[in-house]
Amino acid sequence: MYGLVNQALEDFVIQGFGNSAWERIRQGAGINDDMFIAMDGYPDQTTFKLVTAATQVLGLDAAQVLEGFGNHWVLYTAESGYGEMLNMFGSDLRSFLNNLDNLHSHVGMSFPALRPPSFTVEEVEGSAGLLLHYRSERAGLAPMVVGLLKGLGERFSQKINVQQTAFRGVDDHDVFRIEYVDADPSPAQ
Ligand code: 1DX
Repeated sequence: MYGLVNQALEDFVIQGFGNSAWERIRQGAGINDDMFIAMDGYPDQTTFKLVTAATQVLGLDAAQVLEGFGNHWVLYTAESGYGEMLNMFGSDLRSFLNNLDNLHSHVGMSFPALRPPSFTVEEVEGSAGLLLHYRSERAGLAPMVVGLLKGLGERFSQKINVQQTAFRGVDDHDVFRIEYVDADPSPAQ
């Protein structure tokens, strides 16, 4: 994956747990790079080794690390040169999700080694929510998608519940149910 992904993971750890935690994770993963270059390609294994080392250093399971990392990705990319691009591809959660494949095509024009996942929105009749279908060349990142969705919810000030309803390996691909949570009713007098 592009180094931007490892940079975002590093920033997630340092912001949440400090520099020394990152240093232990980097060493635990056997990664010697003292920094990642956003636009260089790295083996997927670099990212997966860092996530595994992070579970050990932070005492979290892989799903917790991936969800936190996914959440942070939305903020990190918005603040690291891709805020304008994110703005171009939607100003609410539903339209952004409908545009994600277009966003990845756009990035892929400049960075042809991108191996983007694909997302499709399925409208659910009579429901305040939607189903999101996620297909990827990479296995194991479904918990990151939960975090990405929660990060998007925060970005668009849309309260949501996210639940995975189909699982790659068992099912053909991963599916997530996003439920819009109503704004707080007016408090009792
Ligand atoms: F819900 O692979 C919200 O390297 C979402 O299954 C989901 O193959 C936002 F310059 C620049 C560059 C660089 C910009 F080339 C990526 F370096 C891309 C910025 C997408 C913002 C996908 C990153 C493939 C790298 C992958 C999880 C899960 C998608 C990461 C999140 C908006 C992005 O991202 C999987 C690669 C960007 C760039 C966004 C992704 C690769 C996403 C989202 N993906 C690189």
